[in-house]
Amino acid sequence: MVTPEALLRAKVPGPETGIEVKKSICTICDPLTQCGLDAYVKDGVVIKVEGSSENPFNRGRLCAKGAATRQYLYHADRIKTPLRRTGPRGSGAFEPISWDVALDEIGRRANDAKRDFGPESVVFYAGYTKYFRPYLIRLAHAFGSPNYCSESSTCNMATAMAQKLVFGLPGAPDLMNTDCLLVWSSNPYYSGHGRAQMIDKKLAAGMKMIVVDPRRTPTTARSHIHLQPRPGTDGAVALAMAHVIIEENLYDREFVATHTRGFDEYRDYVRTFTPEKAESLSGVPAERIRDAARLFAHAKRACVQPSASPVVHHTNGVQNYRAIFMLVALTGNYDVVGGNLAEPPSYLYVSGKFVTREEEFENPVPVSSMPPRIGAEKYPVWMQVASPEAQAMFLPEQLRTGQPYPVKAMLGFGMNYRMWPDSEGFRQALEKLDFLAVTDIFMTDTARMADIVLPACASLERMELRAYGPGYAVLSQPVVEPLYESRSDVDMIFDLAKRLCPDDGLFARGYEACLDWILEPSGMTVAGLKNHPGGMAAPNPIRPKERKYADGAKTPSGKIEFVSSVLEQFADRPGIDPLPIYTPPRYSPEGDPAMAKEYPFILNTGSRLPMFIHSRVNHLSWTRNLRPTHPAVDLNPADAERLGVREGDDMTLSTPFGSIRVKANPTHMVLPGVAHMYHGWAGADVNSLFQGDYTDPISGFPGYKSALCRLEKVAEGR
Ligand SMILES: Nc1nc2c(c(=O)[nH]1)N[C@H]1C(S)=C(S)[C@@H](COP(=O)(O)OP(=O)(O)OC[C@H]3O[C@@H](n4cnc5c(=O)[nH]c(N)nc54)[C@H](O)[C@@H]3O)O[C@H]1N2
Ligand SMILES: Nc1nc2c(c(=O)[nH]1)N[C@H]1C(S)=C(S)[C@@H](COP(=O)(O)OP(=O)(O)OC[C@H]3O[C@@H](n4cnc5c(=O)[nH]c(N)nc54)[C@H](O)[C@@H]3O)O[C@H]1N2
Ligand SMILES: [Mo]
Repeated sequence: MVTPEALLRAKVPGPETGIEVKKSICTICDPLTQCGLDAYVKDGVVIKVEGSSENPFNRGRLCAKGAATRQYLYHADRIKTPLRRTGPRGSGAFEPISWDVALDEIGRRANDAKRDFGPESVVFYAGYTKYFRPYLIRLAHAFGSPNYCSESSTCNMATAMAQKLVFGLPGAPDLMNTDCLLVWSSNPYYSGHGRAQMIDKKLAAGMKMIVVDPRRTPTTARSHIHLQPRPGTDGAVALAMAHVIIEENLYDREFVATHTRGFDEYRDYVRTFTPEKAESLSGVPAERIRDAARLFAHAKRACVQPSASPVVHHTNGVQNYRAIFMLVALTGNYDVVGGNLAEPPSYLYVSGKFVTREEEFENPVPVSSMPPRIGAEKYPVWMQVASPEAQAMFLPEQLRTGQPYPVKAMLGFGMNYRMWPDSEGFRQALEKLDFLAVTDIFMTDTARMADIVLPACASLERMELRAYGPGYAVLSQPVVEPLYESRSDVDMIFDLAKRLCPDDGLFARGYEACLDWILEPSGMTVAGLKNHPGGMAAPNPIRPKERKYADGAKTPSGKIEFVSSVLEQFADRPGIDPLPIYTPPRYSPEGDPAMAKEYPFILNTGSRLPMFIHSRVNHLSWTRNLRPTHPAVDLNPADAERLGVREGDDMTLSTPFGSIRVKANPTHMVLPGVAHMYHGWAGADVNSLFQGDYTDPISGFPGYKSALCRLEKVAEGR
């Protein structure tokens, strides 16, 4: 006989145990990865989590981070009440205050800055978390500030820019219908397991896969061809592939003749890029480049799987990705089934095959009527092509100099200065602010800098809307009450709207009414979605139309552009060229041979680890225990032997701008001559070794993945 105690120990839901299974989503990673999550709840406490089987992304599975959800939720470092700073910035001395006092103070300080310095002197910043963004953007704009900015100044937007410069619209790989997937720098087996499951399915059905990655990863292990370039040399490899495709007459002549601009100039440039030349620049054997080019071009349908970050985390990133996306154009694989499809996002960057009014919601006042955004002068292509936000990479400089106008107050939602290059400089620049408010789940080093800290709740404690690829939407409901006095960031934003933009009629109607307004064209409503806790298929999903470029591409010329008419306008600036010209990363053996003599390793930072995501779960023992050696630098065993280090030995990792102490982690994943280091460690912050202006002049993205460094063994006892 099974006793109730045994059922309880086994966490079996039902009336005997009082355990209820409630539907939620895990948004520790975000977006495109928001796994459906079943929370087992007893007496208001989450006692177990599992992946939801009906969720189209994770199909019942969770990763190491999601499996640690209970540690995340119930961690001792959670911020419990609103706080006001009582000691020096960064000291961590705070006093608890009430929500009303905290929100009133934020409202007053922001309105004071607006009165004295203009609304543009107030910055609204979003860290990685996405669910509150439409509301934060509207708050900034309704307040009158053009300065909404986010972590997207280092993530994905530059990839989208490269696509927009070539095609006019971004193009997502149609993985499920392709014959050949060219994964250019992504490792979904670590960074997005739902996509990895899809790749496995497609490989079993015969899809070919080429992977371009300097490391050996679970993705490269499954590939038919693995090209292993030195970091940041991707453009050279892509141009050489184009060389082969053109010289061997494997390109789509009709598509190129009818729908593209600048092919002759591009062909002339590409002609100089032989595979042998690319081999000398990238280290990839010329024959492998030929094999990859032929496999891609001969496939009936082929597409490029890009990534949000690694290719564009280089000073030449946008140009490299342009060269890569041109392979899609060259082979006529743009906006066709099985190629790279141009589908508009439904909500929060995800295309769910339904239409919303998100963008309209975010722009109650046209930004064109406001002063220029932060970074507008330094990164004009970003402003024109990238995204409706400021380039936060310029924020520290503007804080330091007050030019072109002063920035006085900042509202940072989930903000982490350690994610930025020259992180220490960023921290010091924050000290220039008259006022900083931070919302976070945990007490972080950035929160410690704030005047007012607000406790945010996690995804299991709130309601949020998410779109999913196959035409699906989830409106999650809280499975437990927000812990302590924490609240959803969205609720904070609606309360701040009462103080910052009291005349905004839509804000005044509240969160659910705004969601209904945004969802109106989709045919879905908040009430309807609440009836489907695990999510629902979008009614009447839109059937995407292929070959939209045939009616005129969304580029200025109306053609797909080998020669960019946008970049032509800025071609007098260093590093900007309308052709996808290859230049080596600024600090690299080719880019700066003198520095490379002193600093012989290529420094690649942030390539994802399966159990960490930036700084977010570093403090959980369940995730930390999966990588006992940390913070560690990955290096090739041959290099480790030469330097006389073994796993766990102490080393110094130095660039010309600073030095940190790390553990050695020899691994065959890494190319000889390359050092890989994960970011976000307070005691060994690799971002403190980068300069703030080590950026791609087109996007403003930092060169996180190619700098030069030196590795040295720390003598015993030091
Ligand atoms: N060296 C190096 N640096 C990098 C990268 C790299 O590859 N190398 N990658 C870059 C990229 S691609 C990205 S996307 C950025 C990420 O940069 P960030 O977005 O700054 O990353 P996190 O450290 O995760 O900081 C997010 C903060 O939000 C908090 N948070 C989490 N959920 C919530 C919530 O619901 N509400 C609130 N209010 N706060 C929340 C977390 O506790 C954390 O403190 O890092 C960039 N930095
Ligand atoms: N577990 C986990 N998942 C994550 C994240 C996380 O921190 N942890 N972060 C999320 C975020 S914000 C992002 S942006 C995505 C990123 O997701 P991915 O794109 O998969 O991220 P990475 O692991 O940085 O890069 C993928 C591969 O690119 C390779 N790479 C590095 N430099 C270069 C280069 O110069 N050229 C080429 N061709 N390849 C290069 C790396 O070796 C790595 O194996 O992941 C998301 N998912
Ligand atoms: Mo990212």
